[in-house]
Amino acid sequence: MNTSIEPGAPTRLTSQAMAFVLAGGRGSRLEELTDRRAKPAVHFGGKSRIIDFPLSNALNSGIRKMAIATQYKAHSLIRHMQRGWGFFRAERNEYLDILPASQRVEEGKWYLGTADAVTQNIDIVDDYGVKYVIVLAGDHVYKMDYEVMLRQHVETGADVTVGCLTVPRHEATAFGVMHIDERDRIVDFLEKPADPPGTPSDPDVALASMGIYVFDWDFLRGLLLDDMNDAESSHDFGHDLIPLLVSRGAAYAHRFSESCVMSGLETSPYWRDVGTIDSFWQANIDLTEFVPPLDLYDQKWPIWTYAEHTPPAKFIHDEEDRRGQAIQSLISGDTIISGSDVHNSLLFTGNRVHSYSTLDHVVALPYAEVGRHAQLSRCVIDSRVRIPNHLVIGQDPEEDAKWFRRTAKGVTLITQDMLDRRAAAL
Ligand code: ADQ
Ligand code: ADP
Repeated sequence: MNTSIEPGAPTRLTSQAMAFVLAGGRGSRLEELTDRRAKPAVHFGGKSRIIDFPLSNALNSGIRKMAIATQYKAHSLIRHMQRGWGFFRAERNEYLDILPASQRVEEGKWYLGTADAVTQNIDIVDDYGVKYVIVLAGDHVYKMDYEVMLRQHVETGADVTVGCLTVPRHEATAFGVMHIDERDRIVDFLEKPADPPGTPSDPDVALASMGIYVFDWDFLRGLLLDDMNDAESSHDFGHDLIPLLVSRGAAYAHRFSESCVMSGLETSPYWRDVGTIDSFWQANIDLTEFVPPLDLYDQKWPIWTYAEHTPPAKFIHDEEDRRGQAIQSLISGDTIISGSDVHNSLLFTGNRVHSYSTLDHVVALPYAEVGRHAQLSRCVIDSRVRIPNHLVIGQDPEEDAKWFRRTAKGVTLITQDMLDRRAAAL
């Protein structure tokens, strides 16, 4: 395979491709964090939302045509897209369309499965006039140059090319799991198996689908029209179309680890599903490490987002001269830390932390406020939550679990509804 790819070169295959981003799922394992917003709209990394990662990848890869299918609790997501991703210009042949379900084909008809989300918008994809479609999940955090994947797709002549990576075998129950031959042709594909098979070289890991697929549009279009008339199908890529194409023998795997090396993007491949409170908390806290596994400061591969115009973060002494400080932490704009200590934490935009409080391994989403004398450890604070004075989290697991959602790994999720219920009961 030709490995030399010049960023932004006009010969890039991405100039003939569109990204179709699936952003309709809830992500129910994120519990109350996705009560009011879809998983792709969940905040990540201090300034961004999860969907910014696949969209930035597409943009940085050279793709200028994108469609985003939304369904579940799409308000936050659509607002974010309108505010932050409105710079595509039709006069430059650039398009970004937000495609809510039940708006087009038939009134009241939701997207049945992920494939149906594309089928219901076939005419829009037709209008884009592209040769290739990259189907992306809107809910993963990673950096990837899709040009490398497109090249492999074109060189093998595959019906579909599926992005894949190895995950611990016990985690693979949440994924499509595949076997491949020596030419990376997929010979077996199981969607979310109860007992995932390991790889031949290492039984403790499984080769999992990243839920990203490259197709020639003509081919996918025909496939979707057939699928639409198939009464047995649930109209889903992972359940129906990928297994079908694997059985026909021309589905290939694109390995994320090799992709990263070839694009020169990342030395150690980073991809996270952040699908649970634990993994969401961990991936955000990881960013506070001395050398984090995900580099958000890489100017060659910026993560675009909607960023509010905010005043700088501010750290101040309180009236008793207690120092307000944050160590080993990421603190976004418009945050004020006054007379309190913040350690190994990530505070999004607009937070307030009042005197005599201690935050340790805390992820606080935008516009949260922490009252006085609070001691918070290992928690996720939802956006706009007002933490009352003297709240203690992380010292008495039973007490925490009584009012809040405490995970098996000892992370506590705090939402305003939970605090209101607690306040009413006490
Ligand atoms: P899941 O992640 O479980 O598995 P799914 O729930 O279908 O698959 O979500 C895939 C993407 O589509 C998500 O971004 C979600 O937001 C979105 N989505 C879900 N339902 C939708 C709908 N009706 N309309 C529009 N968008 C929708 C898939 C594959 C697995 C693979 C994993 C990788 O099926 O094989 O391993 O992704 O995470
Ligand atoms: P985000 O953190 O995703 O930017 P918000 O915290 O503003 O968004 O709220 C998330 C979603 O929930 C938005 O769609 C918002 O309109 C909605 N929302 C916020 N507060 C309430 C509420 N009290 N009742 C109903 N919906 C709400």
